[in-house]
Amino acid sequence: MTPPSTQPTANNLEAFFMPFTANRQFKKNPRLLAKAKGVHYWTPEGRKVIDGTAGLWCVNAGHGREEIKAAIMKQLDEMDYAPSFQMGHPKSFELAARHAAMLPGDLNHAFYCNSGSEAVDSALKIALAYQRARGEGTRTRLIGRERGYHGVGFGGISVGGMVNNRKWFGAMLPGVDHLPHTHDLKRNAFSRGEPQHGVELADELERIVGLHDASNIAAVIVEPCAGSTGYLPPPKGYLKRLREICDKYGILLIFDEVITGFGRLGTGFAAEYFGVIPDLMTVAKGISNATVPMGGVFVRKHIYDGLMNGPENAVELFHGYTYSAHPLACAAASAVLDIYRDEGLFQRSAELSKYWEDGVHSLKGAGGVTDIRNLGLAAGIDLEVRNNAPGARGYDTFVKAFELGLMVRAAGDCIAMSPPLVIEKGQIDEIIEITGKAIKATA
Ligand code: PXG
Repeated sequence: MTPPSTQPTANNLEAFFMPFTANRQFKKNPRLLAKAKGVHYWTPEGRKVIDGTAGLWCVNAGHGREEIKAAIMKQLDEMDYAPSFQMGHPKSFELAARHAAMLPGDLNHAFYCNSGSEAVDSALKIALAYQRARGEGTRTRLIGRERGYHGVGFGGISVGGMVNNRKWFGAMLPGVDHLPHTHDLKRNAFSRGEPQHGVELADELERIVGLHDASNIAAVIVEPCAGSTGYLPPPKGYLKRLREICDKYGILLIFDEVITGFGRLGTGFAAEYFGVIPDLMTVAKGISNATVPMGGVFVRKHIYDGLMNGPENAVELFHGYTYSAHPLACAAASAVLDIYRDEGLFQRSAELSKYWEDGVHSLKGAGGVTDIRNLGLAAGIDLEVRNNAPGARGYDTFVKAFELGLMVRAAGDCIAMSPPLVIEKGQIDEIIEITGKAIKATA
């Protein structure tokens, strides 16, 4: 059939099978967003909602940026699409060079894709291919972490540690182990910034090495700060310790910086914030300010060089996407870098983070709050689980906040917040005030 010219169904919300959504509940009582500018959304009825989550942790430079729009339109005028398999276009090389120049250490090559999920699966595949290329082909095991979120590809859910994202989908990848998560309420509740206790949890990697032998382990992947599970900054010294153990055993370290990359912690990347350089880094979200879907894997020199062997006419990595380094995404990502630089947004994020920390921790007494965590311009607030109904209070708080004019995320009974980096202090006050009201209303 040709596309119909009129709406084919009476209920025009029905056809869209919404992702990560209670479809039936939503369609009975929808929350629609129709317009966005700066740090605000507007509903179709014109109600203004402050964006406490930068979309889904991705609109770091704020909504409706004219510079990005102009760059995308210019690119669309010049060339809509070009393949990146055995062909190239200038914007992709320019963008990779710019990313390489701003990355810490010798993370100096960029592989592009279209989402965080693709970035994670790409990184896992690059790690396996690299181990094989250097003659360590027995290193096939991948290590993730409980409560980790690495997107929704089969690789990502296999190394990920969120049970609902895993339990429906069969056996997933074989040969995966998990480190324990780092959320320790007994010792670290209401920590400001990095929690004091838990560096020893990194030593669990030694236990896994003892079980399988290092010669069978390819890579470890962790989020520097776990995001989707309700924002868990790492214990002091934890990432350094992981790096040391990986070095000792020839295991690659992958940081999933889909959330922490591009300014969330007040630095370009969490790798800089923690002074720990991973072998591979995955990014998405803030890379293009979410205007055009884009993801990437940044790799260190030894990884790239290690794969550049064999005859020169041979493809070195049998992996890539039709839309890898899409011209519109590259144009957007380059314009975003200009904004980050010209407006000093990483610095701004660093400067606001103390104000943000004080704000979110002021919610301790709001009613049934069991923990508050923060680092950079993000925070997680745990709420008491309501009588045997996990997630109910989190959902109600999220809906209440939306009614009161604020968008937050509910991860079970945790409220997660991560405003655009262009947020003003007065707007932070507003976010805190509404969050407090929503928490009180559902206590
Ligand atoms: N890695 C990490 C660390 C992420 O946070 C992905 C990979 C996957 O990215 P894509 O682009 O494939 O979605 C993510 C995504 C939430 C939330 O509510 C978080 C994400 C996505 C949607 C919602 O916290 N993170």
